[in-house]
Amino acid sequence: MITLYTFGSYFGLPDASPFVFKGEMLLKIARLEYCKKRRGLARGPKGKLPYIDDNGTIVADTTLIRLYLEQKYGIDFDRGLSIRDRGVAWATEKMLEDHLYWVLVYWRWLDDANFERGPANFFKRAPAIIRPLAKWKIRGNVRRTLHAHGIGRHSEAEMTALSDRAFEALSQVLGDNAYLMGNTPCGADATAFAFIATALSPVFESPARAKAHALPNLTAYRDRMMAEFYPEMGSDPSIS
Ligand SMILES: N[C@@H](CCC(=O)N[C@@H](CS)C(=O)NCC(=O)O)C(=O)O
Repeated sequence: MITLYTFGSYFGLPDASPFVFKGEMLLKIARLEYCKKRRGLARGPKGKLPYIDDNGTIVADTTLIRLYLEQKYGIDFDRGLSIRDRGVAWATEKMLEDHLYWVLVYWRWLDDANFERGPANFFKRAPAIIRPLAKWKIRGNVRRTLHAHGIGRHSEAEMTALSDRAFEALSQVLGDNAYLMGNTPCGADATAFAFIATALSPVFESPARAKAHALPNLTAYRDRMMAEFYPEMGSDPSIS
């Protein structure tokens, strides 16, 4: 049995992290049996979540998890796609993970109101005396990471121009398909669904959320995918 290490469900989403959400979607799309465990971050080999433990084989990072599942279980997540569509799917996924993601991190962690409604809740178990310092330190780390990535050097207006374009590109690739690349889910649906649903969480107000919300094929896709893969969350009024 595969164990997926997670943060847990927050903000009306299956997981606080879009990458953990993606990792779970890969397992669901592959129809593999799995269980979820929380509090594995400290033991994670790369200091991040998710990672999986497949009967003693530890694999960290969702893209490496995908490659592992493909190899170990003989799965082709992109079966049925043309060579060109495989390329488009992979490039779209990486635009979301390595570009758009950082704009979402900015709004979630560095906007004061969003931080208080969202990540501040992660610190509730910290002793009250050190809580402000812990929050300040982690937000400082996030700021430095965004600066090192490069996105954090942009103004909010510049970041918004970039995230608007990313959502438009995603909407253009999806078109009126049922799934990202056609009539069946492919590997990149795990990422597309996780990132669209994360961006649309009503807990976080931002120009990025407003843009995603203004693209009807993205919201309809989120709703369809939620109903299909997380029916237990489908009626959650906080997901709107
Ligand atoms: N490339 C990684 C990214 C994973 C990642 O960034 N996880 C974040 C949460 S969204 C994390 O665990 N952060 C904890 C930390 O940096 O301390 C993947 O695809 O799994």
